[in-house]
Amino acid sequence: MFSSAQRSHFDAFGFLIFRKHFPPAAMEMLAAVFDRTMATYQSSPRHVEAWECVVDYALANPQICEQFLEDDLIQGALSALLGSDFVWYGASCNWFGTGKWHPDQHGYERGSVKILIYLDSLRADRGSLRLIPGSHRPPLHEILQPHQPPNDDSEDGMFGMRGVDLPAVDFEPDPGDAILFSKNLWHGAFDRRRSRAGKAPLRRMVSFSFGPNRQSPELLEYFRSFFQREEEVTPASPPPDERLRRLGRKRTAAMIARLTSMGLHSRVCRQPSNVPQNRNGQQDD
Ligand SMILES: O=C(O)CCC(=O)C(=O)O
Repeated sequence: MFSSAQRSHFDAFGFLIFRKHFPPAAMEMLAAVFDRTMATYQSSPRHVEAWECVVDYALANPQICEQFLEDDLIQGALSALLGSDFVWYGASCNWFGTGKWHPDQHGYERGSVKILIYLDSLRADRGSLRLIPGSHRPPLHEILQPHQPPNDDSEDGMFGMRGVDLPAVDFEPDPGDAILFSKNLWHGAFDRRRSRAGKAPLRRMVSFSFGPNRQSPELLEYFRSFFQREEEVTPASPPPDERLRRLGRKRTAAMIARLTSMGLHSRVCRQPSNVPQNRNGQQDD
């Protein structure tokens, strides 16, 4: 169960780590779905971030929703942090290299969070996610802003320090661990091997995004931006939430129904592309 101590930790530091939370069988299933999905959507796994959808994901992978999203601790955390009517607006499989320090959004009041699950063990200077505690809220969030490295591929950290050297917390995941953090939190991933060889080994990561169900135009626009790249499809019959309910995925069905009520899910899933893209959405050479 999600505790008030966990809530306070999140408020203070902007993240929560759940160690050994998911059993090996669930992780094997997730890895199999990940590899299958990426094999379908990519022809070469090279700095690609080309698969992201929500409703299609839930319908295609109800067993993953059950194991990971309908989980009591995850649901408890999301309800406590965002309200029981929270909005699920992002689901993606990612092959990532490394990435500079950045927050995913500015504006503490937006309050979105992200859950990342890495499929392989990662260590501090070998591509593990690094987080700057407390940088999800003012004043630290804004203090860091002018120091953000301009180059997406930059291994340089801020303040003239390499990313691996800046004071920060290392997630260092093993399969079964998950991290939940505020999208306002400054984070990055670095790999010393990249500095020598020029490239970092790719990492497999699954991510889920959630936000509060505040119907402000700004927040709705933010959610919509996640569905924008996705293609308009004919609504399934029966509707996805009904199909999920029939499968016994009540919590997933409720999350999808909220998207329906907000008019967010008529756009479902990005068209599979044969052209691998890098993490900037550009075509690879
Ligand atoms: O590279 C990672 O491990 C984290 C990816 C990231 O920065 C993000 O999802 O915003």
